[in-house]
Amino acid sequence: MDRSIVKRYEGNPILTVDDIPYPVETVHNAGVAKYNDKYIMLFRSHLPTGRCILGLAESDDGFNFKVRPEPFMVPATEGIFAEYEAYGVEDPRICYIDGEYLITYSAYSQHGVRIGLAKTQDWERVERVGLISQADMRNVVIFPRKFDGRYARLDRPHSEISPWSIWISYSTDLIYWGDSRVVMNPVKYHWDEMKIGPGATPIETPKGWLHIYHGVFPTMDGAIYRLGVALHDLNDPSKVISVCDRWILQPEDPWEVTGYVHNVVFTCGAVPREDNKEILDAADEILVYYGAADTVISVATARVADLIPGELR
Ligand code: BMA
Repeated sequence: MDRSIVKRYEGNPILTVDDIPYPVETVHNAGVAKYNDKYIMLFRSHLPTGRCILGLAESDDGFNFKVRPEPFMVPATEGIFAEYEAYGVEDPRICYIDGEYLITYSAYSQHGVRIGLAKTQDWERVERVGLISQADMRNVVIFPRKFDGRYARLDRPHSEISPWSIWISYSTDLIYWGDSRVVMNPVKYHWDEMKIGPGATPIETPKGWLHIYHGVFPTMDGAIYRLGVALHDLNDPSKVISVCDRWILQPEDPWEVTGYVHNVVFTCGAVPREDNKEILDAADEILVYYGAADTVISVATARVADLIPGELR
């Protein structure tokens, strides 16, 4: 019996350094969105210096991507952004809301890691909007809908005291965020006991918001990054309705097990396969994009009905 909820594409990996027309060492963690019947993929690459930039690839079918000749975002050289992006830009997520694509990304510098917000309407011009967290924050996904007039995001502050957990914060203007609280914690001696973090931008289904996140388990051989899935209430995303007890994807393919960082599957983006549907049905499919071993990009498909977790673990 095939127990896998998530089915890997047989043509994986779908993007490697050989596809990139400029010198980079890796191609991985990518935000993905649909734009004019095309799939847009904004992916992270390590430069030979070890610092990161973001490249852009486009596809008609979600599996075969062509990379643009130039990177899409490199560390800013002016203004406030220059100081806080000096060590690189990483792990972008894309949220389409109010006719614009919002990009949240990790901005690294001597001051730590914080979250930058940029936006684009046409994937040609990109405008930086603000630095929307202090250090140490990563993995920000904005919900593609407002709740009582407020934007909502899942985020992951750093903590030395508690295991790193998923929080929610709200904003009326995308710049100032607050009303923050914890929504999900790692579970002790479970596949995600070390830390969890938001993954793909949440997807609306009739049962709730599907959120594919990552969880980390420490072993004698280093950390293992896997993917899990949680369901958030449609009208109150701070309420987690259910969480799948098991992981839905773990490193298994050779390029997931070995690479720049071993044993990593890490998602920043998942999109519905069907076009132009605001809310998905149970039978619809989702394409889950993930970085493998921080080195290449793979994709897998999953049915909405199979992803919806049955109970709160
Ligand atoms: C996390 C992030 C991810 C990365 C993962 C595995 O902390 O830095 O970008 O994929 O580690 O190295």
